[in-house]
Amino acid sequence: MGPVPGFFDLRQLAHAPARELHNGGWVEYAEKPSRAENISASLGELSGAKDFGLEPLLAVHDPAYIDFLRLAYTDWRASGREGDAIGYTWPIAHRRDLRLDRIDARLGRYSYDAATPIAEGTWDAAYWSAQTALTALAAIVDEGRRTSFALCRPPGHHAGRDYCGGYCYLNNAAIAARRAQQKGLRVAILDIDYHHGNGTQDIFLEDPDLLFVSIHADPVNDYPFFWGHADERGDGKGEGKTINLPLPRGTDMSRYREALDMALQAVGAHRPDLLVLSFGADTFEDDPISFFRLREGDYREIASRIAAIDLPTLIVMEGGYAIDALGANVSALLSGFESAA
Ligand code: OKP
Ligand code: ZN
Repeated sequence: MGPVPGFFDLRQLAHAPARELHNGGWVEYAEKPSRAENISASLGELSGAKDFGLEPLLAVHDPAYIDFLRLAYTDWRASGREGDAIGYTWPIAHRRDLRLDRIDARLGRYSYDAATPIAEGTWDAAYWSAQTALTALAAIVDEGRRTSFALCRPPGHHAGRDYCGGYCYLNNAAIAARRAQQKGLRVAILDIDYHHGNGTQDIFLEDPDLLFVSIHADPVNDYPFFWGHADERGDGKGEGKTINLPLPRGTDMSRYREALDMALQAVGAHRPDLLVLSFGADTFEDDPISFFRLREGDYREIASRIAAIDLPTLIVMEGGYAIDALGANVSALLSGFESAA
């Protein structure tokens, strides 16, 4: 097939929170700018992002949430706070949908965890991460490429219509998928990050035209806990168009392969015009926050199996925290697409 074109914008590096709350203590933020630098160094030539503006973001996200993201850091500092904006109270216990001005109330209203601080460069980086996904989509729908790679960072699959969480602010894969739908394409999203893509699932939960399939660590034990269980199958007209395939910690390629083949069968049966692949390399055996046992060479096989169902495929980067191995793992994945017939 030839090399997969890759896209990345240096403005995505502006997001650099200092720390996150992890198991009861402050730790260094795992979703570091150097993740993208390692991938970009290993891939070589990447193209920058075009600017598609706010409209495709607003086709997925609540305008009030977008305003919150743009202003949160400034408001935090204006309230006399130090460091990065982070919430401490969440209206999860069925509170009214109050639209309050206080920064702490807004952090609670528009986020669901303490792993997702808003730093000085967060809005800019998230904006350009989404534009990178849209630019990689354009390479397929406007320029006729078969496969393209969006080096998105910050990642997106935990972000919902009106919330951030899990290092995610704007849902890059959902934004690209919705834009493809608006261009008349039938879309499937396959999410193979270690963590369940709860934001993507929520966004398309009632959509009968988009199939969302996710292979991830069983949320009984792993983040995000409250989504991704096998009995979540879509709501209303979308029933049956969400498929969750949770796997136990310790899963290696032999078990992963079975789930992948099930997922790909469902993708094929949906008859999409476009596949959006939410790719996380945190299924890697040495990932510091995850517990599957995939190896570098497994990513090449995963890609070959995906390429065999023969769909135009937009690859969107999600997680992966074994930073020194990230570039090699992403290269292995792309090589599986490049060597496909
Ligand atoms: C983002 B992506 C908490 C550990 C989990 C958030 C994980 C977000 C993963 N003790 N923190 O899906 O790779
Ligand atoms: Zn992940």
